[in-house]
Amino acid sequence: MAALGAGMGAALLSACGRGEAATGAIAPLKSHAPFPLGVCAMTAQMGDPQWAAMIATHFDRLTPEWEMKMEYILQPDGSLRFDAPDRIVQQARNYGQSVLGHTLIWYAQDGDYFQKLKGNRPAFEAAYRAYIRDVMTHYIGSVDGWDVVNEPILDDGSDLRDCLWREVLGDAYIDIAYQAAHEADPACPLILNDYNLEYYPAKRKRFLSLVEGMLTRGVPLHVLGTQTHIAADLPRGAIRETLRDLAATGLKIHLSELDISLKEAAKNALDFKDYRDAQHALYEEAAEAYAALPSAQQFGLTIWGLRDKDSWYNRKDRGLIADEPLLFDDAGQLKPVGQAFVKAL
Ligand code: 9MR
Repeated sequence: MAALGAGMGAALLSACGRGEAATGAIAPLKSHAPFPLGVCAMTAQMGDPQWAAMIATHFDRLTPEWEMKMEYILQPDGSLRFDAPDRIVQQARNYGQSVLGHTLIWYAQDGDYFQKLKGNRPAFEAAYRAYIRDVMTHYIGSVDGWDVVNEPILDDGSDLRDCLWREVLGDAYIDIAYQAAHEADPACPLILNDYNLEYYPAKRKRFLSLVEGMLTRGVPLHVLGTQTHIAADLPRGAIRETLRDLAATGLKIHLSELDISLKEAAKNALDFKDYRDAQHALYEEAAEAYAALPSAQQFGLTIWGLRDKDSWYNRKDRGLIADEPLLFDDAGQLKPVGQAFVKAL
């Protein structure tokens, strides 16, 4: 793929009848998956012809990596801007892909507009509902589903996380968000998404008790997202066990932000060699365990970045050591872990 010119994809090469061996082209990753295969995307990447061609060839679905979050959409005066996420939606449409909305309510993001309303609960709640309604309404028909609340549970599983939403609205902030989302777009699958569910059984238990409570209360919740940002030293079996526990709810499951860090496992040491086999085995486990779920519960699997250089682990603020957490290398070649992953799907 590295040798492809601007705008040319692997699919185009095979359409020209040139063999895989001659061109280095590979079968689209999505052709291996009987469920939607997704990847995250940012507008800053859209001008990179290799990125665009590979995204179009290999994936069914895009998740905006950050431009559909409050940090981008919500302005300090309460107005909303949609230009960047609209460009991602348009690109997806051009390539016949769908889009996942990520994310409406996140403890990590609130913004001046909501901070100023903190002392006035009725006004705060009205603005909270209006934000969800207006963003959802803008994307009716353009998204396959929404991460409505992201990362609500503390890592030790003791409680919900504290955040502005909970401070003002209490624990009900979660139910309110799902109700508002469902009112805005009754046909849209609504997702609850969290991370470290495979690392901390207590967190998983608390997550599942939240889910059970929501379902008992009749809250519209349709899909559980398990991000699966893991390091290569995660004990074997944890991904499989997590997917099994989540699937026991009967809801659909989204394996939502998969990447497997070598740098985190090596504790930032330069030498990754002790972890490569483990990373390989974990990529296989993730693919096999997801593929083993009942097909009616397979909402999709999303990889958190295309090439290693696209990963959030390799952003400037994450240190100088280059990580290799993804399926494709910096040149755009499918790595051995990528081959193992697709084979196991
Ligand atoms: O990868 C994302 C990074 O580019 C953004 O700067 C950051 C804040 O918006 O979010 C990162 O994605 C996170 C995702 O939204 C939620 N789960 C953890 C992901 C990695 O931090």
